[in-house]
Amino acid sequence: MMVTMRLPIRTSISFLLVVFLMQSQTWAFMPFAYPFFSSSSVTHKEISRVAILNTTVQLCRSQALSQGRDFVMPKTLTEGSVAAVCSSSASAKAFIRSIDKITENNAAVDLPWHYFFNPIYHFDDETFLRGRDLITSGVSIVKASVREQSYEAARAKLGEVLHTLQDFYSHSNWIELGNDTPYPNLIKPSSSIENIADSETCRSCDGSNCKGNILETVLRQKKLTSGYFNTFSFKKPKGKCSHGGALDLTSYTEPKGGINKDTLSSEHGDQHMDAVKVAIAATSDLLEDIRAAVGDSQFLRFMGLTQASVLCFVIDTTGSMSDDIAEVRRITSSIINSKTGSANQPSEYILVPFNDPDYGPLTRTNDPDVFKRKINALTADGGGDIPEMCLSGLQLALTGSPPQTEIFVFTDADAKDLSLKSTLLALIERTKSSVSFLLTNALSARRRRSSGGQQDGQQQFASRLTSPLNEVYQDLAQASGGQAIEVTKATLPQATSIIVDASSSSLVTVFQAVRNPAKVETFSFFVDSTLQNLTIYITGNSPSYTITSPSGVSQTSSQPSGVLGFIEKVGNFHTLHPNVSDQTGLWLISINSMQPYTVKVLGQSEVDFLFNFIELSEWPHPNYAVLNSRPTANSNITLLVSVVGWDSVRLTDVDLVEASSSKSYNGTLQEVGSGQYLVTISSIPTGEFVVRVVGESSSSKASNGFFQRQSSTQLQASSVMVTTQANGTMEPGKTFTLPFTVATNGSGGVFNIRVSNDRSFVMTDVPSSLILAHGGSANGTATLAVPGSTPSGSDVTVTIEAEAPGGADSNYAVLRLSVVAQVTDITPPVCEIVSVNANCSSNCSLSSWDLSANMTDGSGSGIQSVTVHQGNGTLNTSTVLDRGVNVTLASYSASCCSPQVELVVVDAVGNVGTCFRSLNAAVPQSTSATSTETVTNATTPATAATSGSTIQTSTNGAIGHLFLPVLFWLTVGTTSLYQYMQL
Ligand SMILES: *[C@@H]1O[C@H](CO)[C@@H](O)[C@H](O)[C@H]1NC(C)=O
Ligand SMILES: *[C@@H]1O[C@H](CO)[C@@H](O)[C@H](O)[C@H]1NC(C)=O
Ligand SMILES: [Ca+2]
Ligand SMILES: [Ca+2]
Ligand SMILES: [Ca+2]
Repeated sequence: MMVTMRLPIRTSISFLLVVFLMQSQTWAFMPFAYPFFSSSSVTHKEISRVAILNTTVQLCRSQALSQGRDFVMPKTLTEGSVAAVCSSSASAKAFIRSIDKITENNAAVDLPWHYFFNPIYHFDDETFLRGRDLITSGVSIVKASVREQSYEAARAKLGEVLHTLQDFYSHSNWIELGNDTPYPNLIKPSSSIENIADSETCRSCDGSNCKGNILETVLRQKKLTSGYFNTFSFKKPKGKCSHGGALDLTSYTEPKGGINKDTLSSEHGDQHMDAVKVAIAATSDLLEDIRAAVGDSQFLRFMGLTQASVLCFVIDTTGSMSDDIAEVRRITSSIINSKTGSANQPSEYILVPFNDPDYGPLTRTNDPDVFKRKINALTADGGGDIPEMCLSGLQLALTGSPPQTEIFVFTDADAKDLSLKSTLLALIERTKSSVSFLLTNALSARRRRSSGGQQDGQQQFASRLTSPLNEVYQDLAQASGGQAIEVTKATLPQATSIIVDASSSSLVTVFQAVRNPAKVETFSFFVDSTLQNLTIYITGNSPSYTITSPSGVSQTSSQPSGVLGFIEKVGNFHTLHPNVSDQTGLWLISINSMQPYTVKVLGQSEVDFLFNFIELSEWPHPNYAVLNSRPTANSNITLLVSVVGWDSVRLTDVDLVEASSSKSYNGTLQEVGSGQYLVTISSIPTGEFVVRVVGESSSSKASNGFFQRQSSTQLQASSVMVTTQANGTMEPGKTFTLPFTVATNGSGGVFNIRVSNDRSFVMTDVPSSLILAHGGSANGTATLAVPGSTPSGSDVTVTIEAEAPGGADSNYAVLRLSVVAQVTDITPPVCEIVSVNANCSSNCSLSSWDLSANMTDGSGSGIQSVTVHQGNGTLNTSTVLDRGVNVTLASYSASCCSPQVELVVVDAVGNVGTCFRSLNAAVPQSTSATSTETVTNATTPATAATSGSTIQTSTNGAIGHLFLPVLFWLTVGTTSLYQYMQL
């Protein structure tokens, strides 16, 4: 009784202490010496990141070697250095974004409103079978999603799976059993998990000294066990080990203590680094399995590499559009022809046609010739009345292209599907893609307007950037940081240079402003020395302006050709590519216009930033969740900012800048490691705003080390909150119910609800409104019917919107959900080597060898691909039917200079089998359930692919903090990993 009274108090005191420290620190300066956190433990995030960087660099290395290219392993593995050696420097931003997406979903597993309390997600409570099933079913979702190019959904699922996989090494006794390599069965659905401890496993220990608390019989018999964990109850099965730590009440019950290796100061903290090491290897093995299943090029795209610039066209294909389509054809051909093979070549092309009533489908390809054929196949006809389904097409483009894509919409008509506008604004805010419109209806719109007999037609028109019929386009362009360009069919070709600019790689926004209503104003922006190809866009009806360079030379809008270059004007759109040699320094643009205008300054640079609004969770452990909605008004806003190119720069300021003025709201920064910063802003704008960062070069050598960047998307906060969490995965042919909650921290009333999805799935049970009390909340659901024909691995984006009474304030939640068919084939294909003929002479280049193998997937889903992973010979396959089973006959032949081969056989659902053969007495590397033989004329051992690299986790000596202290890998410092990697 005494004891049980005392313990909860101790627990809650240390809990309060955590909260107190977190609050008093407000995430600034996490000290190296928390009394109960050690300063150099490694987090889930770092484990994932190290494995991703290493797996990716190894892939690029083997690609380079097999193509006969030189490969120099970077001294330090960072997103930037790995992207560079993968010949994809300009993809560093997308690579960071992908890793962030994976690691934020990994961290989210520990959120109290997600899976913190579910033991299966952490291999607590000896839940080995269900934990393993979570991993293998999750991996099959990842594979299916990658195959369908649903990369964002795949990244989210991968993060979740990795959390569970990594926890195994900290929470079970795998390390204590003496293992220093991963447990392969955790990622193999077809193998069993044996020898799970069936009786008592631990003896009591004193929290600070728990070494040796696992019973000798367990260790001797190699029984697998894991710690029990419960934050609310002292109960656990008799004699079982606990997880341990202050939050685990079971660790106060006999046998006391715990076995986790989450941090250096955990009960088994002396084995923390061993667990980290094996968790990194296990993460790498899982990534290799996915790589084998989806192939190298898909794997690289999944990681965000080769995703430097994506060009997306949304094209009106109705009858009146043949001129415009011809221009799209011309400009795509010209971009493709001029850029193919250059670093500025778009890495991916996306096309969405729309008509009326039809729109879509979206097609995406990384093959410029396929894209040209797609564009050439477009014809203009149909459409009926003048308005067309433009917004529906744009919705597909926003949900189907990677984040931050430059989207171009071509149309000569107004939108029929105007009700989608608010959904599109939500998607723009979430994807941060920019949407520009090339509108060729300017004259016809004016004619229609005046012939409509409206007295005030011209006057209204004068107060807009564009014609009134194009208002929705202007609003969407403005919100996204794009342009609404009004031209005639004849002048359209002069405006398409914007597409050439946008298809450049490493495009960054230096500065952007919109003044609607117009205002006389002088803007200044700083151009840093990393910026190239500075481009200034000004949109408006006859604005008058003066542009002044840092050296003081000026050019006005009335001088088309001047000291700074040639100002191209077409319709309402003005472009200047300053051709002065010294562009570094402060530029000024003074605008004197009676009419609304926009200014945008772009350049190419490898220094940029990414950000997300996040919600911090202090309990049960410091953690965060990325918001899929607008942040909450009248409260602190927290951003997680990642710097692209962080090896060379650091941030000094992050501000929110009001979109309608230049008023800025300053944030407080805390560096959290590997180029990430946590930014807290206590006072925020009431209307739209953008995010601006300012930083400096971290190397003292650089002169003029400042830089500034700005988000092009306009954002806003809201007093309405929409939250939703999907339970499980959608299946083709089934219905799926999505619960959601709408809440307000303002006044109550009737809130209008809108739910939409980008795949036209039929939705039922959706309330059209919910009634909320002041400061209250209400629940709703949406039930989606998933057609049976939906491909497994595709995704659907659901947008749930709630509008406060009066319509002035609204919020949304945007959710991307995977549609995955139940997988019944869990067995990898079998590969059997049937013969090897090698007669290699001493001069290997004069002789060759060959091998034949039989492969079958039995009664499974069937072999989908056979590829060569090591070796550069040629492979031929054919299929025969043998006793009712398909057998693939593979024959491989190679030069004797390429003495080993690994064949990778993948079935239709992504199970991977391999067979390996080396003419040398090699160490077989097969990890799959297949035949592996090593034979014959033994000479040299195969050289393992070793990397002499270290993984860099922080910059400029001032070691920051590993982010984030997520459950059971609580952390503070970065030195340990760095040192560990150097061991
Ligand atoms: C700048 O633009 C020119 C012309 O479009 C191009 O050749 C050059 O590669 C660009 N610079 C960079 C850094 O991409
Ligand atoms: C990186 O991968 C190589 C080859 O798979 C491996 O030998 C090495 O240990 C890995 N390094 C780390 C830090 O995981
Ligand atoms: Ca039309
Ligand atoms: Ca129409
Ligand atoms: Ca199979």
